[in-house]
Amino acid sequence: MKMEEGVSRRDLIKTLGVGGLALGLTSLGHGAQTEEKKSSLPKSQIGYKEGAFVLPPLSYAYDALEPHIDAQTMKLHHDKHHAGYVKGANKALKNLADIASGQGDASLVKHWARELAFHGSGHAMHLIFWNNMKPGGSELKGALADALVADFGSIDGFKNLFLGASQSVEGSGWGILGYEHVSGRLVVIQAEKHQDHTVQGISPLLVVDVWEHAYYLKYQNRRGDYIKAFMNVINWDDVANRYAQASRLSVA
Ligand code: MN3
Repeated sequence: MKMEEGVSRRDLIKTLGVGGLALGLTSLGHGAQTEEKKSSLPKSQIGYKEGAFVLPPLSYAYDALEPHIDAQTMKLHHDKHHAGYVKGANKALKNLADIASGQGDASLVKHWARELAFHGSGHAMHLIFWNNMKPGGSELKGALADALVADFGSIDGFKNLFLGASQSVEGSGWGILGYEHVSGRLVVIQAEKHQDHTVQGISPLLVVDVWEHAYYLKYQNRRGDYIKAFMNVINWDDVANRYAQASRLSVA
């Protein structure tokens, strides 16, 4: 992948070039910005500071997505679940660094690489997820809308595909609208857990968390109702920004 981003992202990719984790990095809206632009990003996009992953606060209140996503779910999801991935990713990073420097147990490299893929991908996906939502949502328009029509036939065609893919994730995982860098096309895929069955080289643009912790308090087993509610709070401006950024990167 062509890398014209800042040093922090290059280092991150170098450190984290493990399995499915690579999928989240081109769209975090983090390292590709100039210092000037970076300061205008919402705080919740800054997930790494001074050598460690950090959990940024949400850029809206826990209850701001009501009635579609309830406050208790948002608080638990962000403060407990997402925090757990940050902690796990940092632990894995440290153990891999210890192994690299000859201090750690080299026989555990596979274990820690898997831990990093799981927790690091969890962290990256949640950063995107929080920013993909906005109280009241926003209008889908412009180049992203045109690309959705070109690649899926119609906006409704995309929505049906995204809903179907997200609803049918086996067990826990994510529905993902992504930019596929080889073809330059938008694609809809699923991820199980945070990292399994993803396609390498894809930048996620719009992701919906379909782990039960994301909806069970309010929607119980009605995952489809939750995804339909999620559709009402999509921040399409954020998705369009990720699309514009991703479409400038090529894997060639
Ligand atoms: Mn989650």
